[in-house]
Amino acid sequence: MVSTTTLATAIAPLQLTEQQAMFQYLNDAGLGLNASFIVNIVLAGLSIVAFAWMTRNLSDPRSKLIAVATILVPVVSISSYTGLASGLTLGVYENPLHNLHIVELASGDAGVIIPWGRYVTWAFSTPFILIALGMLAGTNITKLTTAVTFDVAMVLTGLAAALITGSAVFRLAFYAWSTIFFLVVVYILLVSWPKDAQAAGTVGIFNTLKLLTVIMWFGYPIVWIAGAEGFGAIDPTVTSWAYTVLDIIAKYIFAGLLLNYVRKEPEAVVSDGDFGASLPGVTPADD
Ligand code: RET
Repeated sequence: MVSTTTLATAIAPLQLTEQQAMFQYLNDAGLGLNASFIVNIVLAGLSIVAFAWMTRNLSDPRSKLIAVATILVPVVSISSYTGLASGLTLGVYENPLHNLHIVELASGDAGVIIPWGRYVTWAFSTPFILIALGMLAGTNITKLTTAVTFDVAMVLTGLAAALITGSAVFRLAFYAWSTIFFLVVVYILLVSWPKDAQAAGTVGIFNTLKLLTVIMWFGYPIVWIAGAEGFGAIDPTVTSWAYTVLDIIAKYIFAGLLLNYVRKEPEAVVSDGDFGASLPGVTPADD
């Protein structure tokens, strides 16, 4: 007679973990959800190569820092979207706001697919976007820190909103906090930094990038509330493609426009040789 323990051990390898089952689901879903991640990986890779090429002749430390911050946007994206495509950074969760788009994975786990790794990307990519923009505007460290910290708070509270399974009210409360933090960033972009950019002589390019950024960034909370994380009006695949379209404009097109301006090293973005030196008056060696 076969004991229950032996039987359990014998069938155990057949049991998929949630992550294995998620990977299987992503592959089986064909040109759906996973394709929206892979498009981002490919575009981020191409952007890194193109941007490195565009900025290869920069010599000024200040314009180099703007370039580094901008290139880090696709660097963060390629890493984070690889995490999503591998099945590592997404899971199935209950959403107290709706019970639509439920999938059952081969592991037996069921719920709505939440790609929480997306928030990991945002937590790093959006600060780099703001650092590049703030430096282009020639703002000061206080305003730059304010923008970046409110931006990170926006992403982390957005993540909390996406992962709360127990309470619709708390899910929406975190959405509200995130939106308030977002509006602080929008205020800095629309009201504060244009004045700095005017003084710095970068107001033309700054205003173009500011509008592109504010318009695209408003798309994210709209997709969230309509999408699988919010009320489920659109399913996870459409939600993910919507984020991908926003990403293409807010990251790759944004970064291309900015670097195309910076690579010519106009007077408005260059600084003295000792810019950012850790000892005053010392000009660090070029690299
Ligand atoms: C969330 C949901 C909660 C409310 C708000 C949001 C805003 C997200 C934004 C994301 C921007 C992302 C970008 C990524 C580039 O890699 C978190 C969706 C306000 C503005 C530009």
